[in-house]
Amino acid sequence: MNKKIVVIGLGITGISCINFLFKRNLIPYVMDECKNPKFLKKIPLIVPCHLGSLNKKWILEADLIILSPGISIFHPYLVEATNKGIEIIGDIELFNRYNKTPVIAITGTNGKSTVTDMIVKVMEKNNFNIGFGGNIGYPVLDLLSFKRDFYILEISSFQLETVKNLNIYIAIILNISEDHMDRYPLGLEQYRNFKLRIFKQASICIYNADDLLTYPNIFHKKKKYITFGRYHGKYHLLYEKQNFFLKMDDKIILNFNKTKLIGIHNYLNSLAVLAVTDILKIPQKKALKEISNYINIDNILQIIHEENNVIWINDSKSTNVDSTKVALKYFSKKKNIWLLLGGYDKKCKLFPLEKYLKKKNIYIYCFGLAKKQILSFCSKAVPVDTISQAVQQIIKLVQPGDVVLLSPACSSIDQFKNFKHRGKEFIKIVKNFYKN
Ligand code: UMA
Repeated sequence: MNKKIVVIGLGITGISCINFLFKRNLIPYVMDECKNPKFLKKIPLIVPCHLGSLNKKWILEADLIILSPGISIFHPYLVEATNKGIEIIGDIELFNRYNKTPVIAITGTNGKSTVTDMIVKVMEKNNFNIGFGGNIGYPVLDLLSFKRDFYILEISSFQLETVKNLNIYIAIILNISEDHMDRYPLGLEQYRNFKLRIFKQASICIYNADDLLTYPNIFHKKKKYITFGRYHGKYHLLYEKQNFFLKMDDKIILNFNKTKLIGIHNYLNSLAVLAVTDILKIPQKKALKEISNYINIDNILQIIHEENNVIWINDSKSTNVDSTKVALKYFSKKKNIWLLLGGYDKKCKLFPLEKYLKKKNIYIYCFGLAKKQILSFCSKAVPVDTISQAVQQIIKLVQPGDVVLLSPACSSIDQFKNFKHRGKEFIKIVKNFYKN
């Protein structure tokens, strides 16, 4: 085959694409806008490599372009390529073309990593041979090397941009709210339309009955639809006598107050998980046991330090307004909340946080590119240059009963490599201050 294949982006996705093609004796042309991408050394010398910009000539001469999720399909060169009839796909589409194993796929603005992780844990405990990956941090093509019964994939809107046909057994959309508006100039509806692609070829679609944006645009007779939600849906919550319960149809099957799950958002996540495990016929008793014992993945409401009755929380994975609202609601009973807010706002509106930040017991320290936007609606926020400066000031002011919360509502890329790096640095800073 003499097809000219171009791989754009040399992050973990790009490298997995190159390896996948290499195994099939295909040598792609590769490029990255960074002059010295992190994984450069992993690229075999024989591969033609263009660095520092996108190579328009290579792009417009390609037969097939494999695009990494970090690069928008609306880049002018790629729009030109599409208009020329050049096929542009991503690793998920390529995976789909080779995959024969049933897929359970999860998307949504918030909670998708948690739900992916919960499903993985319940299935593994119940002896399913599974592989998991996608936006959660493991490129999907790498999964194909092992024989599995199921793949559990977290899929982002970026990844869905380049999906054409995706054969999915069970697809879930957890929720949709404003995020990545820098990537979607036409707004929320454009973002939503990419998310909805997950349902296109799914046999079973699970959506949030209380979030209209997650509803499929078209309901097909041949597909099965299952709902969950805070108030409505086959699986929903009931709040009674200061306890949250899990109700399936009209039956109460779990008291959340007797579980390790923290926060209503996690109760909701567990409803979607149970919808899946019921389809897989995992006995509910066994599934509920795993769900009840579930502990958050790192960087989500993660307790990193407790001293003098002050708790320090790393919620670095909170990169949009809704996830920060969840964190503020969760700690609303605390004496004072010291909130570290900011980063790169992705052209999203942060002012929906205003009414939460107004409360007297919330002290805000803002940083990063979003500092100006935050100060425009929250004059009490204290501007700082770095998270370290904020911690240095807060540590002198906290009182027993307080919580210090890094829940930035923004992406990290203006000051850090990614949200994990931001979380790690925060932990390091806090530990160092307490040591000294
Ligand atoms: N690059 C360019 N031009 C650009 C953007 C990036 O040349 O405009 C280059 C960079 O210089 C870098 C490479 O592309 O060398 C990075 O590629 P990438 O940004 O696609 O990142 P990967 O390392 O391949 O990781 C991607 C996902 N990243 C993004 O979607 C931004 C990872 O999701 C995912 O875990 C991984 O594939 C495996 O599937 C991260 C993410 O931030 C966690 N996702 C967003 C989110 O959750 O909000 C959607």
